[in-house]
Amino acid sequence: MKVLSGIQPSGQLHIGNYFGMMKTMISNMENSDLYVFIVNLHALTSVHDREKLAAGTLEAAADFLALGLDPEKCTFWVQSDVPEVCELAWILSTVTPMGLMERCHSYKDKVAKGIDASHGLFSYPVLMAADILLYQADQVPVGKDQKQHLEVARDVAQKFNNTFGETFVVPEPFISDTTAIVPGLDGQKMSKSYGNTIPIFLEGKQLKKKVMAIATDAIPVEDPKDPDQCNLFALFKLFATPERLQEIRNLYVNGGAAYGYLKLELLELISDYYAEARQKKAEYMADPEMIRTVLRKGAIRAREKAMVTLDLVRERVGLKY
Ligand code: AQP
Repeated sequence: MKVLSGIQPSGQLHIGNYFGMMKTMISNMENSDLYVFIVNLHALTSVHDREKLAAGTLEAAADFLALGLDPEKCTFWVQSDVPEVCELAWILSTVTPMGLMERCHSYKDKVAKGIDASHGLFSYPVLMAADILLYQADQVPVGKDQKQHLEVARDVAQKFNNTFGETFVVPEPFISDTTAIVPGLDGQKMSKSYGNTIPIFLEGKQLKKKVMAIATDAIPVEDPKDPDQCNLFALFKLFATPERLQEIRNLYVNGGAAYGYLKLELLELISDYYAEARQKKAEYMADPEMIRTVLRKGAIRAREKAMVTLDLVRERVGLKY
């Protein structure tokens, strides 16, 4: 089975990215034909700073490698190194109904948060469909925020197949129930562009500042609380052992959950969870040329696959004459 997913280098990768997508991708390494890529063309919809985008691309790659992605066991590349995706995106855009695009809430949410309403931001889902269909992916692990974009990719694939004949695999999303939406510090979806993240590789005082800023209610310590309505508890679910999670749940239900102490415990759990990866990341960051070599090799492999699909698409639509 071909499993594919990408990540934007639009800021420091955070624990929402990790539990929503990266962890699942890394765990798929042994049992699937895995495609992982850094979607820098997508990030251009929100990052207009050359140095930030270039450095963020290398850093996102270092993050994935440090967290355990083995480039020998998957195809790992940077989106813009396979320019065929842009041609496919254009071709797909010609069969994408406007109504389908106008229904996409991610565009509206981002504009409401102050991101410029560019054409690129609006047509983001078409480029994403091209990313997926170009490699004929069967399954796409994503967080719940990307579910609608996956539906666009499916609709576009079906529309193309109906119009021009069977060409694309229609991809299935994979969304884990437990990590579908990791909440940010303010309780909204954790998101780079919302400024509410806990970056994966933060440490020391900076990490403490973030964890202590997790929004909680003002119910007195000794009063019962509903753990399932609590942002802090949602984060514990990602890091605590089942036994400790049950103990903490009991504190909420019976009274005695002191947020300050719980935050310090969560801080330690997060810090320990990524300790080994943090060390590996420092090693990768010290050798950017090695990261570039890994990505270049991955792009060669990805491009071979991409060209097979694009050749078929060109033939199907009449671009070969
Ligand atoms: N809070 C989240 N919970 C679960 N999954 C999440 N993902 C992102 N945030 C959460 C998943 O991470 C993958 C990569 O995301 P992305 O960086 O490509 O784009 P995004 O979904 O738009 O992530 P951000 O952080 O919100 O980025 P910005 O703010 O730049 O747009 C995706 O599978 C996503 O579902």
